Amino acid sequence: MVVALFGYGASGQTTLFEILAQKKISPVKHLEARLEVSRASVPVSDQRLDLLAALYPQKKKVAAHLELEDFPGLAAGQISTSTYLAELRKADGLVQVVRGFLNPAVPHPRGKINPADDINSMAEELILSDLVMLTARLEKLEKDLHKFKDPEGQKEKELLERLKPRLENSQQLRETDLSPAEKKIIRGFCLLSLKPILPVINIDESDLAYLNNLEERFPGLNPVRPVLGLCGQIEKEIMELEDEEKALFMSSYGLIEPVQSRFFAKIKEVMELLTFYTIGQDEVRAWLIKKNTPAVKAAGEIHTDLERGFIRAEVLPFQELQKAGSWQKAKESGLIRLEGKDYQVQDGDVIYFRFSA
Ligand SMILES: Nc1nc2c(ncn2[C@@H]2O[C@H](COP(=O)(O)OP(=O)(O)OP(=O)(O)O)[C@@H](O)[C@H]2O)c(=O)[nH]1
Ligand SMILES: [Mg+2]
Repeated sequence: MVVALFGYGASGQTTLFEILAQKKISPVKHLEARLEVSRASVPVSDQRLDLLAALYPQKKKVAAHLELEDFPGLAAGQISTSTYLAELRKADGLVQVVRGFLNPAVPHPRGKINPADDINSMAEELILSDLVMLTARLEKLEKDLHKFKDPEGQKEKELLERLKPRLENSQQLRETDLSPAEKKIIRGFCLLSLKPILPVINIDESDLAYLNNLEERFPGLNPVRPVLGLCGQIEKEIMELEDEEKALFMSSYGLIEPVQSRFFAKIKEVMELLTFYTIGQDEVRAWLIKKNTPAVKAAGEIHTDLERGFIRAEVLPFQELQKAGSWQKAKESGLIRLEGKDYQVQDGDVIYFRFSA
């Protein structure tokens, strides 16, 4: 699962990337990183996995991972022509880092600090880049359909003709009802306004009181759209502290949770992901998958053999396993359910897949 951190320049993308990846980029590398997309495979912090691993101390704990990408900051109006556009299109989810801190020493490419405006104008840019792509595709389709009959092409054309006016009316395709078949037709275009997006507003230390209450500090934010607050400066300082100092430092700022856990919870929600767990011979492991995934496909995430030879899934919600104390005890109490191929995996399910090789 690839998540791209992008946004207008000097908003704190690299700062957030370093915090999530727990990786310091040296000032020299930082300059180079402005020209390239940095990548890191980041373990998803997960309290349930920690508790599960504690039940099986002899097994290795393996977290689910997200592939994070740190994109160089964009100038306003640049996205459609950006050299990074093709790369951005490949991401499964977008995180727009938005400038909320003042710091006059760091100029803002859009001239003023206005998160709501930055979010809306980036949305417009995503819409425009999709419109450019759809228009070009429609022109080509029309030409081809003149030359020869193609029922598939005809279907595609009708769909694109329906979507184009939406984009022209500044509607993000994410907010358009599309059937699974329609989604399949346009999947190859990797449309940006269709991708799940989470704006992260990087605020000043002096605005920490508004961390979970951003609308109050920045009027104009759409209250129904997801958004996450971050104080990059403070979080970076926390990252540089020794573990024992962290809690004290955080409480001195009234911070309860580190940004990582808030970020992962929110990105899961926005990307419609869920976590399931497996207890293997040697390891206790977390897996991130899309919501509404049938058990047989979840098995396939682990290994294609498990998907091919799928027989049944033994399922126990995490809470029940925790109550029972172990898988074995839960089994003895008859708590474990047997589910078939089409069972929709739920967030927190602990699963043992029965399969034939
Ligand atoms: N005051 C303040 N400064 C910050 C904060 N976050 C980042 N900065 C500063 O802003 C500058 C840009 O931060 P980066 O994380 O490199 O921003 P970026 O979005 O990756 O920037 P580019 O990739 O160069 O466009 C740095 O000098 C940071 O020290 C913050 O929360 N508060
Ligand atoms: Mg950067």
